[in-house]
Amino acid sequence: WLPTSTLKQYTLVFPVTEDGKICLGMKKRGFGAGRYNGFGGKVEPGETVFEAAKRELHEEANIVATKMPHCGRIRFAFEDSPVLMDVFVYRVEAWEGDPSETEEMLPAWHTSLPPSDPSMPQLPQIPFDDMWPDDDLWFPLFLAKKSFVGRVDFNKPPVAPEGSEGKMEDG
Ligand code: 6OG
Repeated sequence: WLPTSTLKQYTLVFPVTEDGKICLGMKKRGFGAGRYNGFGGKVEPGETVFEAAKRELHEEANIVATKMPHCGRIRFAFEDSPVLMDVFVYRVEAWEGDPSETEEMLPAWHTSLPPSDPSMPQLPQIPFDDMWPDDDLWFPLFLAKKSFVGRVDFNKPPVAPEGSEGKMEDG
C-alpha cells in the first residue's frame, strides 16, 4: 500500500535554437526565486496544458511560441506534502518576439555546447549550480531531444541527532 497523492499540473518551457543556445530565466519572485529555470507555472482551470505553457511563456518572457513540442514529464514529490507537482516540459523551437525581462523572470541566453575557441565571444554555460538540483539529471535527455519521464523526491535535510549540537561546537 502506498499513500495516495494528488497531482497538480505545471508547465516548464525552454526556448532553444538549432545552434545550441538555450534561454533560461532567472526567477525573480515566488517558488524557486534566485534560480535559473525554464518559463512556466500552474495550469489554470479550463485551459489545456499546452495553452498554459504558451500563456506562461508569454507572461514571463514576452514571446509567442509557434513551434513547441512536448518533450518530457517530471513529477516532484516533497516530504510532508500529499501533492505531487506534475510538470510538463516543452521545447520551444520557433517563436515570435525576443525574450525580455518581465516581473517574474530575467531571461538570459546560455550555450549547451562544450567551450570552444576561448578568443571567440562565448555565451555562459548552463549554470547547474544556480538551478534546481534535479535539472542536471534530465537536462542531458532534454538537450539530446529524447523524450523523458521521471520522478524526483525532495527530502528535508537530515536532522542532527539530539544533543549533537554541543559536541559539534566542541570540535
Ligand atoms: P510558479 O510557482 O512560478 O510555478 N518547478 C521546477 N522546475 C525544476 N526544474 N525543478 C523543480 O524541482 C521544480 N519545481 C517547480 C514548475 C513553478 C514553476 O517552477 C517549476 C513551474 O514552471 C522542484 O507558478
